[in-house]
Amino acid sequence: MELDKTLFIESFKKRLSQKYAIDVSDATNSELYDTLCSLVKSSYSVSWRQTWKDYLKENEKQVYYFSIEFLPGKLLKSNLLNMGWYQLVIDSFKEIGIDFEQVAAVEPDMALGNGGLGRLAADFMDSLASEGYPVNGNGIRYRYGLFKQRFVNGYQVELPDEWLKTAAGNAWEIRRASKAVTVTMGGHVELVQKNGYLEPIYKDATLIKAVPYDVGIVGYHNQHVNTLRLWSAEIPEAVESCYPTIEARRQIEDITTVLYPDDSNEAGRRLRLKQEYFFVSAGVQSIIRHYKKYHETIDQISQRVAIHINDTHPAMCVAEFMRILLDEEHLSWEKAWEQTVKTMSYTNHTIMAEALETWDIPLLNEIQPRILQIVAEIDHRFVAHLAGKMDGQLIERTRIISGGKVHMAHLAVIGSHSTNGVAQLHTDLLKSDVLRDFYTLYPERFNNKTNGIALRRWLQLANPELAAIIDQKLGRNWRQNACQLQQLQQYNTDEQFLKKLAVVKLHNKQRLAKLIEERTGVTVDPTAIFDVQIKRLHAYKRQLLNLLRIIKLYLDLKENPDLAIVPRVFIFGAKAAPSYHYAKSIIKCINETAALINHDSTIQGKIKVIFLENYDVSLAEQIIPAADISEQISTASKEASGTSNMKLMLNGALTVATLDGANVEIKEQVGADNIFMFGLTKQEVYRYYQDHSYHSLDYYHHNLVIHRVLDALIDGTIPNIAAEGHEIFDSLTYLNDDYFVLRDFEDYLRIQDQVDETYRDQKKWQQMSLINIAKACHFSSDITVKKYASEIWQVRSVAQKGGVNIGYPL
Ligand code: GL7
Repeated sequence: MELDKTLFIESFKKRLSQKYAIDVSDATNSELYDTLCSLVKSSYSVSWRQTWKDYLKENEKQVYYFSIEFLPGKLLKSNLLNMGWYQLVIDSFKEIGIDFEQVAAVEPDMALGNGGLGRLAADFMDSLASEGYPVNGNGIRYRYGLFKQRFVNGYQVELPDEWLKTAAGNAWEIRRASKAVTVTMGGHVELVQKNGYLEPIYKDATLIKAVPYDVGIVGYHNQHVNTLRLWSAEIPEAVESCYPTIEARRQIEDITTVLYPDDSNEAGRRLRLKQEYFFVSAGVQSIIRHYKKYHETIDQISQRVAIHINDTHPAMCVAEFMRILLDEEHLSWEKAWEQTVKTMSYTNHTIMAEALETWDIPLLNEIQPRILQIVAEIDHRFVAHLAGKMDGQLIERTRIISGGKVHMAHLAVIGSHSTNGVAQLHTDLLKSDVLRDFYTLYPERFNNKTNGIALRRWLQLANPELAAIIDQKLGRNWRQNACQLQQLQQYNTDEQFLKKLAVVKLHNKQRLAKLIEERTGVTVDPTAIFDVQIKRLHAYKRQLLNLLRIIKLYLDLKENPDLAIVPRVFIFGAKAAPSYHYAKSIIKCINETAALINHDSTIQGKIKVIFLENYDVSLAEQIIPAADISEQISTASKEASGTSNMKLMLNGALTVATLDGANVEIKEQVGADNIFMFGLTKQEVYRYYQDHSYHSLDYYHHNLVIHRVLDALIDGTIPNIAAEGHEIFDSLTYLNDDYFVLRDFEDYLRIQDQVDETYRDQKKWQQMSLINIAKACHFSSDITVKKYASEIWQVRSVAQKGGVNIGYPL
């Protein structure tokens, strides 16, 4: 039966009455939301079950994507879009007097990730289902997501994200108690001979019940639904009595309570290691249990199972897989190792030294002694295998255990058949620098997979007006097949279309201006350039470079209020890790600068500075369509890829960029004339590291502009930053400016003047914007995941694109 408005409305009212015994007119938005989700879920569940059955029937190879973070944001709209229900629901709700947007707003953001890495995992999940690949996610069901950010007197304050306690809770999950597994941690282990095998005997170990919560990941118009499995730690019923005190129980439940809020630089904490082993062990156990249900022997498991290690956090997959093949399945070491390496693949997401995880040996021994034994044996065999064949120092540098620590990236590379970086420049750096020795050992294992983004969420959902005018030109096929967006280029001289682009942008800016006014009380002019920098607050991302330019502009305007600049609204969104003092100081300085500038009428509103609180996926969806300028200004070599650069170009923003991460590939796609490049290259940065010839203090002393701007940080020009201003001043001068902010400052000013000049020629601007939209299709995550599937995992697509939309009788 075809789903139409009448049927939908009838089913919706019936479900509302069954669930809550009320009519539409009496229902709260939460009740309406819950009812809608329940309908959506019961409809896609038919396909979900079928997807599983098809996998089994065809004996498909399945991939499991292990990630300690998934950052999906809200799922309602994306599920509706992918099911082909979106417009139908909006129209039906209108007919019965419900405001769809208000209902959708009830959903809490599922913020089980910090930033780029977690969001990438969520975009991949969407693309993998939409391309019909048999790939399931495996992660942690944190009770508290990433903290909520508030500003109090300009300082960041963190509040807990109690997303599961909101009225809406998590409508999408299904608790599958019957699929729980037991994870063993702590205690001691002894190996005893039994029936010709070495059997581990655990003493004083803690048993933890791992309960999976499954979330359906609905593919776009293809009846295909994959699973994101998130694990929660509980106390096993059988040993309830062993945990008589609240404190003892809490120790178990704490494992999945909070997401660590540090992105990139993780402090080596015991609980974090427990989290890592917990979701690795639960996931690997459940994969092997499932596999064994349908296969007699396990010695060819790599033909039917692939495990992806997303950054080093799940690197213990290597050892856990070995543990089960050895201790439970009694394979020989050689056979187990061969299967493990064939099964595992690994993505590196950063070259920041502090983010390359290491764990102290005693700590790993305390968390899981058997895993340490296995890691030590892998290390021992690695060294023995290379001894005499390779330079001894290289062996020392690459071994897994050295200096009293376990090097997780080494475990991941040695234990996998594939290691990839996330943009060409990043992969090149892995080969030439960070993982160079491994590249010498295993050149064939290294490959690049440049990141991508889900065009469905970042264009169709976030910018429906833009999607609609694209439909008018290209028809709707581009929604299935991203590459078709390229055809937009041919309208480069179509003045009418260019004007339409400008109108859409203006509407999006008006909407954002309204939101800014509601949230901050500051009025901004939608015809000004909306200059956007949205990402985590990190020294290497150089929000500070942006801030210094803002201060310069302000000083210039104070001196000459008639200065002819194009009015700009500088928009920031950024959370800082709670323990990252320097980043928090930058937030304070931006906020105080904003307060000063926004309330100074002498500059006639020519510039405004807006720092929106609590940057998250939902806020990104509102900012990105309204951006004119995308700030991608990290120190060359430091940003592995970046993905907001892709989302912003897709929405027609022009990029101001250094030659870093995926910016390099964006430039290759759009051409040097359609992007604003500046700053040091990776080679120049590395040369400075080698010859130590950078002296930032000289820039302060010899460059009058820099002198004046830096002084403003410490001389009271910007109020209320006595401590923070000095801290930043010192970092840029006496502490020699780690990220070359002063070195790149002049070039940054130059390129920003060019931005102003270009903006004055609106036709040219719209043409550049159009090229950016058209070329963004190269960064569709649909394309990226196809490369993972064929080049790393060797799995095929099992769904037909463009199948009937999901619309079962309800
Ligand atoms: C990151 C990189 O910093 C970022 O450049 C990249 O786009 C992202 C996804 O590959 O991964 N690495 C990392 O540790 N975090 C990132 O966002 C937190």
